[in-house]
Amino acid sequence: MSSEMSRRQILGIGAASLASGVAWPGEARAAAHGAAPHHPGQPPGDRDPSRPYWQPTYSGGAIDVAALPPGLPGQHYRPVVVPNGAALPFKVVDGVKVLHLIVHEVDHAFDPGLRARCWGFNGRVNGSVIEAVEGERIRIYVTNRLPVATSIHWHGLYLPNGMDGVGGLTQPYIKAGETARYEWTLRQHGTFMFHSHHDEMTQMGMGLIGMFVVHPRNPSPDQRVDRDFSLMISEWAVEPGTARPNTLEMTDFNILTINGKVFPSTAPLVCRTGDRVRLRLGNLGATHHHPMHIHGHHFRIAATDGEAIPLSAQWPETTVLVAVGQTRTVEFIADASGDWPFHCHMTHHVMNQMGHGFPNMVGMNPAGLDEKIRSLLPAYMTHGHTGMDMGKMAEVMPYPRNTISMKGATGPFGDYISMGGLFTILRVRDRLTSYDEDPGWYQHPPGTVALKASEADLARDGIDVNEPMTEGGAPSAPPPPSQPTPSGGGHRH
Ligand SMILES: [Cu+2]
Repeated sequence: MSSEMSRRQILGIGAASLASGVAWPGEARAAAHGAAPHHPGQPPGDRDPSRPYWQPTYSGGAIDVAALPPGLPGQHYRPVVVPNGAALPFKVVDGVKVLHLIVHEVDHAFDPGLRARCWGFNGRVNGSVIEAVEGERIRIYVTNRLPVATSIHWHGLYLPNGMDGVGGLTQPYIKAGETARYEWTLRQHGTFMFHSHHDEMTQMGMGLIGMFVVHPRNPSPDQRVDRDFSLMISEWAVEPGTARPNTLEMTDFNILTINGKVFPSTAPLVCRTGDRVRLRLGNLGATHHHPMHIHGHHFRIAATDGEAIPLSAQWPETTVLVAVGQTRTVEFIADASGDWPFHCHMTHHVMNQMGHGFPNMVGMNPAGLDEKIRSLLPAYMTHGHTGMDMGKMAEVMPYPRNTISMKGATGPFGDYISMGGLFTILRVRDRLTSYDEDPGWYQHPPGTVALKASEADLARDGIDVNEPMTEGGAPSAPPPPSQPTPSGGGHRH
């Protein structure tokens, strides 16, 4: 056996596929020049010569393909919804879609109470989305209004090497005051990102990140959705009282954002009951993984930034981990009306302005202490001894300039919602006049809210509030006739 042969076998290409002349990686580019069908990966044990395990291309095939006419919103695609942000405007010049990014300093509000001098695109921080259509040619001008050089990388996209945007490697820097031109033909669809690829720690940490959505040229019925949200996750270190993100921070972040906003400033995801919903999630933060969790529904993991996952291979979850440098696209039908949290499940990521380096006070009795310390510090108040339920504290405690409460907003019952940071609300409504209006708090059908148990409830069920149940088992009376359980019809938490 030749060494070449054994190498092919190691690569998992069997004799059958060799005999049938199936292209393997060395020949992939040649094969891709034809109208090679695009095959998702297939397990080696299920190899069919017409559908090889090795796909014809992993980089989109020939780069000199003829561009298709530009796709237009409302005509060729349903535009993506960008809460707290927007898709970039474009114009069409000689059949090419032209966009313009201006990179500059932005006085950004994470929330009305917390601003910082960040870096962003076109007046926005983290909330800019490039939206395009597979097969079209795009030309993106990048004007650098920073005091330093930059370059912009198109993350996950197939493109000529010189358009990849790596400062110093694939192109000269875009120096302060200069405008660069990027241009290529899109040979894929999916959810991608863009970001500075020059002094990344500083420039991405200051906010130079965005989402890049490419719609399919001819979407199948399965690819059509009613609501298509783009959500960029990031984290920041903005010390209380300061007005610049600390980009030297490696692990200790205190501001966790969706499209540059913290809850309650994150705009809700408004849907009609029964809508097909897609959430495109991207993470270009620093170190954290973000397990994004939905309430009341499950979703399918439908795509990564590599490729769409075939329907038969998509799997159900209620939480999807979106690691740094990844996109995850999930889809579901919003068929449960209500106000459902969609949030990061890292408990420190649904808080703002974490008090790091703060001693653990849980369980401490501060009686008498506050009074003594107030003789030195009039506004002093011990906090943390009952945890971080900030409702009362937010009302009485003075904050330093340019900070916000650790978390929260007053909710529909008058109580504080003890959440902040990476948290938003999926608002599913049976009746909706417009997607653009916040429908307000959910009106629960009678009897469907967890309220304080009545004495009659407790008596009926024999609940002693001072003792846990010690006996269970068979009911004393015959059970009521069983009712059929609708599969998947119940609400989860
Ligand atoms: Cu998180």
